[in-house]
Amino acid sequence: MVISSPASRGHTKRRLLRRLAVLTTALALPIVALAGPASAEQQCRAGNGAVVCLSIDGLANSTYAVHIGIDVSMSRQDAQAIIDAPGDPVSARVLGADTFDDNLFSVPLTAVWASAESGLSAEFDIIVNPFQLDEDDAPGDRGDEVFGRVRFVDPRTNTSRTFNTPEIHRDF
Ligand SMILES: [Ca+2]
Ligand SMILES: [Ca+2]
Repeated sequence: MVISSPASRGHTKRRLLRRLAVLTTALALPIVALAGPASAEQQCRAGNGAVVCLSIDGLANSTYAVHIGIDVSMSRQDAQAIIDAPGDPVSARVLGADTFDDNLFSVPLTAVWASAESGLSAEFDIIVNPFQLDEDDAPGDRGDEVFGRVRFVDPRTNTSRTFNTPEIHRDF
């Protein structure tokens, strides 16, 4: 009669987990290479009472996921009062940096929330085609300089502030 002790069962389980880890690593490597951190870039700026970030990730179907995030410093109570007021307190767009900045496209609001740690936080997301980011398309000048701009309106005072992300430089 063979009696399997808890110790030997534990050993088998550990071995299985180890084999699974090896398998997962082997499978994950080509995926990482394809998804490529080289095609993803995030730029953040802190100042004037906010942290604002722009990230652009190349997707497999040659489109780009554009994400803008912002934290505006204030109390959770103020942030909640602003969120509860009618209308969206924040809006975002992507511009091309030039003598006169190109207005490329707006980025829809996907989340807004209040917290004690970060004040008023918002996220904006859109998937675009490369030509939408190709703000310098003259022959011989393929480099593009794009940045995000968030406009914040306090509905209680009807005052607004704008925050620009740093530029991302890429040839779209
Ligand atoms: Ca430019
Ligand atoms: Ca270009």
